Amino acid sequence: MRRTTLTQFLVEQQRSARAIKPELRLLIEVVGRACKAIAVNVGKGALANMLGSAGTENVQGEVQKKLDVISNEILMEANEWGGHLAGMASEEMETIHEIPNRYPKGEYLLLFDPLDGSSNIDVNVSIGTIFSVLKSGDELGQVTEKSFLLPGTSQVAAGYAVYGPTTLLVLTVGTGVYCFTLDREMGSWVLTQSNMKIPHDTQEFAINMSNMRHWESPVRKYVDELLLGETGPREKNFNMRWVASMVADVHRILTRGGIFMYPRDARTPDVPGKLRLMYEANPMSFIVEQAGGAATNGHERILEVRPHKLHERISVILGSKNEVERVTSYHRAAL
Ligand code: P6P
Repeated sequence: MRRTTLTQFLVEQQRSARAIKPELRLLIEVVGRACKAIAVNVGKGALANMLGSAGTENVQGEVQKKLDVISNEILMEANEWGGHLAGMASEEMETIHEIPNRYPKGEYLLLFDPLDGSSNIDVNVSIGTIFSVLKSGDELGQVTEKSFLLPGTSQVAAGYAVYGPTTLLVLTVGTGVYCFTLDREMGSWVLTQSNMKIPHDTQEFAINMSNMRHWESPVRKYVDELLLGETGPREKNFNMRWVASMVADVHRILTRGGIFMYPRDARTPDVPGKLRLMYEANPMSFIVEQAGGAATNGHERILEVRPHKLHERISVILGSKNEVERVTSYHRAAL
């Protein structure tokens, strides 16, 4: 059976669904090619001295792994010459990256976490790339950091790659969620799942339980009920998973349902969570909502949060709609 490739899918989204413009199609193809190059480097691991620390820190004050730096460079080099971008922003870079004057500029803004789940690199657990695409409202080429501070509802595309047993690219351009598997022999992304949907109910939750004593009461109440299983108010048993790679946890939820939580906690009372809004929470929330799930920060839709800083953090509760709504209702009741 002839499979649909990413290129063919994007041409059809441009031609029949009128969902994307040619420049956005080019952008997504370029990001797809960059993720293939990242997958090659991730796959080499120790064979090419790719593991371990780069000996530097990123803007978050986190030690950068060699693959963090390499992945960031791959995405930057792949995207700066094509003429489709007005600028880029990355978890690994303090400020935005404007397109050099020697290249043409486009109307899109690309934001990314080049390699999410870095603590899993050296132990060979799935990691990934997360990206978000916004349309710049500014004159071509005049972008500033402020140009990027748009709510998640402004996204025109979002996606992630998972570097795991298979290499996957999951994408939305606002017409549902599609999954492509890398055919390593042909080097092409092949459509393997269309219109992915997250069940509204689930029996599986994902949270880092070691932080339990630091959680706010609504999260504590919710998780306590899950742990009581069929003996408690939920009257059913729950299973737990925590990969500590957001892409892997979110992909599991897209595939079979579940709820993912990284709530704010007492360790950093003045910081609203660990995950970053612009290039982790927003793209994942766009994808989850496109798949019929929900995503809040405990109080409001993540996609409606107005950003104030490029690297700002946010509490994340996303996945199966009925569970996310329950946790959110516990937060509202606690006000
Ligand atoms: P913890 C990876 O570092 C990450 O940003 C997400 O991918 C993941 O969900 C989370 O942090 C894991 O955090 O505190 O459990 O190591």
